[in-house]
Amino acid sequence: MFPRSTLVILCVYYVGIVSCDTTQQSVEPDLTPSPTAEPESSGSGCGCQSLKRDVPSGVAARTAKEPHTPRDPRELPAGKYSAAANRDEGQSECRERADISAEMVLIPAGQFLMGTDNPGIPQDGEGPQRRVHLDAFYMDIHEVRNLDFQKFVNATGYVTEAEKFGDSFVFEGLLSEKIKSEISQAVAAAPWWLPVKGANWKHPEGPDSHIADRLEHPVLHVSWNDAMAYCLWAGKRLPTEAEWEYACRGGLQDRLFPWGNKLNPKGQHYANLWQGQFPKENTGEDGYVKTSPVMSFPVNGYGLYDMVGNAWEWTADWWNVHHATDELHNPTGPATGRDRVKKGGSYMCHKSYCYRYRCAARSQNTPDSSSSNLGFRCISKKGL
Ligand SMILES: *[C@@H]1O[C@H](CO)[C@@H](O)[C@H](O)[C@H]1NC(C)=O
Ligand SMILES: [Ca+2]
Ligand SMILES: [Ca+2]
Repeated sequence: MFPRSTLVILCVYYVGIVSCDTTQQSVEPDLTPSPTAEPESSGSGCGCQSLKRDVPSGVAARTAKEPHTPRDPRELPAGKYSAAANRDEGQSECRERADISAEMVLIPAGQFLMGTDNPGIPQDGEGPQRRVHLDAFYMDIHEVRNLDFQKFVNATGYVTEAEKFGDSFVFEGLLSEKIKSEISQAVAAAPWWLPVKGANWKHPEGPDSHIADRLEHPVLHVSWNDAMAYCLWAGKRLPTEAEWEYACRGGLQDRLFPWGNKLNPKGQHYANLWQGQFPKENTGEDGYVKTSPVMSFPVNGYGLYDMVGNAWEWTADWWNVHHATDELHNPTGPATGRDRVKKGGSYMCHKSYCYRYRCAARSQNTPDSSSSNLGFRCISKKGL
């Protein structure tokens, strides 16, 4: 893992440099898929953590397992809006250009209780609860959108891993009959995940779908490596798991969700999740059976949207389920690992099988994995 990660960092650094050019360049870090193990049972849950790239002999070889109105963040008390969050004085116009869509909010320095002593899914390593201190940072108020990612790709010619592999995992419930009829493989631990040829960020359900009418939705089918490349280009970085969870909690102590302990306060939906019987029936009671435009649900106490639900979000940390109770300052997770941590759950999460739309909940994927419910957002220290 380590040498490959190093390669990725070098390559994305290169992306950052070429993004200053006015000409379009194709930047394709030479990433080869890592051979991985046999399908493994994912324990409880949606099986989303079991998606991974496998021996690259084509698609078959891999295994795995509008009713709301957006609010202007600048009107929110907690939304200490900072357009200057990433602006480095005297820096190239490259940085300026990346700023165009940078709506970030200050997450103040502080301490919080990370994890939980009442884990919803104990085998995910949600506990034990431990005290964590963090420096202040700025965070994107919403998940990176298709529009944002398109801007990045237009500027750099970046090619995602799903595009290079030629496929990505798509939830069966979203696929057309034509696409489904062309697929013979499924994920053993989670048969509703199908590897779809030609599925990538531009074509979320395969070749017969397009993002044209979804530019405000979170970008999907981006691997951890792709997310790293984007954040670096934007002059930002991925949040650590601690930073992400602290931000998710929005200043509340020891609560399940970014807004409190009740899933639907006053009968309202606070996140884009799944209502109905998974995986067969999604009633879309919250207004959406797939992703929603970012900022379609209420903000949390820090002015952040969709921290739980809509798209899962990559974090910078390696995955590990064992945590000490020691008090920590700006923890960055394990030094090495196989998978990266993702947080927040998605529009596919329901309590019956994927109770992971809680701030303490967590899951994992290999850094080259991508799927139709996984995206990211970035943070920055700049402007402080
Ligand atoms: C990216 O380039 C395409 C093709 O020129 C253009 O239609 C699109 O608006 C651009 N997207 C952004 C976000 O600039
Ligand atoms: Ca929904
Ligand atoms: Ca999310």
